[in-house]
Order: sequence, then structure tokens, then C-alpha cells
Amino acid sequence: GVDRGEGPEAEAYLSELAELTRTAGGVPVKKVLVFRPHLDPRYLVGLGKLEELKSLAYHENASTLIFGLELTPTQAREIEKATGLKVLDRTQLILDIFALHAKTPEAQTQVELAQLRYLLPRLVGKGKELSRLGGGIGTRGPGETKLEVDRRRLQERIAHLSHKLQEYTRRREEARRQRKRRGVPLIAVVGYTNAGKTTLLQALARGGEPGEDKFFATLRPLTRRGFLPGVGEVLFTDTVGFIRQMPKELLTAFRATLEEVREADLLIHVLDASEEGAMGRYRVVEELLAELGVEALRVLALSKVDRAAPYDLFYLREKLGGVPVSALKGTGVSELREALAEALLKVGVRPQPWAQAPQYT
Ligand SMILES: Nc1nc2c(ncn2[C@@H]2O[C@H](COP(=O)(O)OP(=O)(O)OP(=O)(O)O)[C@@H](O)[C@H]2O)c(=O)[nH]1
Ligand SMILES: [Mg+2]
Repeated sequence: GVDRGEGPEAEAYLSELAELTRTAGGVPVKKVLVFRPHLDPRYLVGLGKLEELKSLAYHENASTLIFGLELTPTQAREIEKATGLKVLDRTQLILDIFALHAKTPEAQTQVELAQLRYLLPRLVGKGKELSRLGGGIGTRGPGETKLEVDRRRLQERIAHLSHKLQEYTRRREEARRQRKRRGVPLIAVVGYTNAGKTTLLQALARGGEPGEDKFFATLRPLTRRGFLPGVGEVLFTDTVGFIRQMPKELLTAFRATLEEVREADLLIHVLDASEEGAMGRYRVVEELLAELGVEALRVLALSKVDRAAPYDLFYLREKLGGVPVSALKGTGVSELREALAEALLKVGVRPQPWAQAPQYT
């Protein structure tokens, strides 16, 4: 990790990088934070530091260097040459996790497209280095066997995948139109990765799926039916988690699933209140939503309160408001339902007449 003067933020960022490495199946043996206000254009952290890292890697028996920043193709090559280690950046790590978790044809298409778009500019003028990629983190996924093909074939593959993705997008649009015709309000659950979105959705809707302690566990968001007191039938839709500095290749590839967020009548922003750096994660999500042009009203759910420190929770409520919930213990879920119903009525959703009866609450 590199600290360019961010202080504690840089520490949190480095821990997250270690967590991402674990999620990708790697074993982080050493975390090094380099203080460097100005980056070295060629070696990022400077040649002296690289020598140090090289000997550290030797003593720890490590084979890979993972950087918390995005490396230019030249930097990656120079660092590899200088250290003799395999070099990965954060974007490659994230793409790799997505590849591991992509189980459906649509998600696989999206991930392969993102991988190839990231790879393409890094292939300019070098044919033989493709085979250097070997195996392990950063080389997995639907694109894996195709890494050996040349640039032209890569471009053809990208065109083919884009076409396929358009077909999936069209199908999603059709499903959305049909849902609109039925007039059932849509609530999207958004938030940072691992915030507890899927678990909360399961507590709110009927027949969800269990969450997982992994980054980017959800890649193909499911939509589930539910009921809200005083409103009636609603739909809850899960989403792909956000992360700071989301690789733009992924945002482009996952745009179709994010369209669902833009169409939602209401958002639940799930913020993990039990992990450090909640304010930072809150901002990252809100900024990404703004970038995507999402304007829908939000209800904030402060999640995992069963393991949150009371003072942190107090601080977050003071700053942001929000409904404290624990999807695991079930606390706060009925308060959240009430807040959601109230917010839906505020944005002009008309209650279904029979939903007024108390037995449906
Ligand atoms: N203690 C506690 N843990 C929770 C709670 N809600 C979720 N978790 C745990 O947090 C982890 C992540 O939960 P998920 O629901 O998968 O989170 P997510 O936001 O859907 O994550 P991605 O889909 O990977 O972005 C899982 O291990 C859950 O069991 C809660 O209320 N309390
Ligand atoms: Mg999830």
C-alpha cells in the first residue's frame, strides 16, 4: 500500500487489500505501507524500496507483490523485471474475485468482458509476455483459456461478448417493463461490498439466499417479493457491492445490473456499522450512486449492530441518521419495514387497499 498523506485511511485501505487477497484465495504474509507523497513514474515506490520488498519476499517465501494502486502496463513490467516477482495491482485482484464468483452465463460474460478490456491495452507490442502470466491469482476466470490468443482475436472476442451482453440487457429491460406494468414498487438494496445486503434482503423478503463472508459474493442480483405494512406487495432487489476505486471496466460491464438501481422507487443503503471506516464507505457508495445518476430516495440501514461498538453506532446515528438493524438477530427489521413504508408513501407510491389491514403488517 502507498500512503500519500491519507494517514489512517491508508491503513484501512491496506487492510482491505489484504482482505481482497484472501477472498481471491491468496495468503497475505506481509503488509507494507510506503509513505510517498509523490509516486515514481517508473517504479511507483522507487527502486530502493523495491529492493527491500524483494528481500522481504525472499524471507517470507512469497511469490507475488500486490499493489493497492492501479499500475500502468509499463510500471508492472518494470517492477516485475526489477524484483523477479509476480506483480498484481488492485484492479486485477478485484477482476479475479469477480471471475471466481461469476456462476451464471450473464455474470461470466460481464466478467470476461471486463477482464479483456483491462488486458487489451496491456498487450500492446508484446506477444510473448502473454504466456508469462502462468497461473494463480489474476489469471483465472472465463477468460483464462483465451489469454493465449493474439490481440486481434481478443478484439473479436470483445465484440462478440459485447453483443451477447446487449442481448442480456435487452432481456432485463423486458423484465423491467413487465414489472412496471404490474405497478409493484421496487426497492433496491445497495451498499459497500460485504455490508450485509444479501442477508438483510433475506430478512425482509420471502425466500432469499444466505449471505457470505466474502467480497463480491453477489454477482447476479436476485429480486424477491415482500410485503410492507400499509403499502402492500413490493419487490426487493439485491445488487453487486461497491468498493472504492471500482475498476471502470467492471462498472461498464455491470451497468445493466445497475440499471435496476436507477429504476428503483426507493433504495436501502446498507452500511456496516461494526467495521472501522464506515463514514468512508458511506461516502464511496453515495459518490458512485451520484456518478450513476441515481436520485431515488434512500433509507439508511446501519447493519450488524449486534457486533457494533455502542459508541460507533451512536456516532453514525448522530452524523447520518438511519435505522439500526441486525439481519442475523432480527433486531430493527420491523422498524426498517416501517421506515420503508413511510418513505414509499412519501415518494408517491399508492398503497394497495387491502394492505391497510393490520393482519398484513
Ligand atoms: N454479526 C452480523 N453479521 C452479519 C449481519 N448481516 C450480515 N452479516 C455477515 O456479514 C457477511 C456479509 O454478508 P452478506 O449479506 O453476504 O453481504 P453483502 O453486502 O451481500 O456482500 P457482497 O454481496 O459480497 O457485496 C456474512 O458473513 C454475514 O453473515 C448481522 O446483522 N450481524
Ligand atoms: Mg451479497
